[in-house]
Amino acid sequence: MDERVTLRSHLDNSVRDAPLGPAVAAVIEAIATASIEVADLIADGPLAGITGRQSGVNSDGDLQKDIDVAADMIMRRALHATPVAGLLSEEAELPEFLDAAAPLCVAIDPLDGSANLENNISVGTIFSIRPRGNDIISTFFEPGTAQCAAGFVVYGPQTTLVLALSGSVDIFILDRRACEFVLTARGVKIAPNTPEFAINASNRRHWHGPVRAYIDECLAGTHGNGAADFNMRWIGSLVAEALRILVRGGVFLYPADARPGYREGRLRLLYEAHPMALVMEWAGGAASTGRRRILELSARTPHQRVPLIMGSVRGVRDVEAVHGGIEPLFDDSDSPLFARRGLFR
Ligand code: FBP
Repeated sequence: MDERVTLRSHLDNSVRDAPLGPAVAAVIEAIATASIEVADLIADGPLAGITGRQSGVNSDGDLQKDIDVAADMIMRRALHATPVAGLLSEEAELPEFLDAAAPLCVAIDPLDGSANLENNISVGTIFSIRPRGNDIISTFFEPGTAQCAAGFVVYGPQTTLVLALSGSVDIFILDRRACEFVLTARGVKIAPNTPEFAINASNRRHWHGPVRAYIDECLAGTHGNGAADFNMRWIGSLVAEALRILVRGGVFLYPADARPGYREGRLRLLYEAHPMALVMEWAGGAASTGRRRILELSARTPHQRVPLIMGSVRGVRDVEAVHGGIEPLFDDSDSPLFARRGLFR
């Protein structure tokens, strides 16, 4: 990219005329600035007193590391100074009420995938921004289509900000010397048909029939009914998987499965699936539970889980095709239907 475009100038240009534009820009800038602090903390790790040890349990029973708590505090402090009425964080049971007159609500996973940090693998911050309705709590229970912006930061070899705003998905990289994010890819589009999948295959015995059928077809490749031999990736870090999909396509699956606690999947609707779905769709991809479009779903509880299948349109549609008409939702059997009739035929 020839011209150096900073996040700030990009925000000025893309939301200048939108009614909530300045408020949305302020929230994005606050998260981006806070992410620089989180990136520094992660980069220094034990040198900055981050032990990576468990320091508690969050509202949903997940183990919390000291870095989860620190990232939550940093993001929360940054968002307190922005026009946000309600803030839902993965680390708190209920939304926090901030400025009652403010026009926006934010859902955030301050540090997703912190279990990866000891291995020096990329982790991230995921955020979702929506206009506040009459009632702050019920704003969070509107469908994902209510979001006006979303995105995520990847703390990896580079600190990367992926931003879905004004119908476009743009990628910024942190210029560490200047301490600012610089635009590196504008209007990103996901390849529509990349034969690459990502799933935690160790859970195969817990999957329900359609998911097994889909993955078996991918693995059979051109030796089966497939038109292509598939490649596989699994990083175990949602932000890193999502960035890979934006860069080179493919499909990511974290389905529901038969394990206790996984019957609605693992990932959270409000601060993981909804924002990822907005990013995917605005980049020309798709996001689904296998049966329903993620953006049309409304949460029933703040930390509701949901199956998430996202990425290249072809991959997501194929996964939806194997789910078609198969009930009940969590069918743990090998579906004979798919043994007879191949997905790709
Ligand atoms: P948390 O919501 O508990 O932070 O976990 C999210 C996550 O780390 C994702 O980033 C990743 O896709 C997934 O869990 C990996 O789960 P698993 O270890 O079951 O494969």
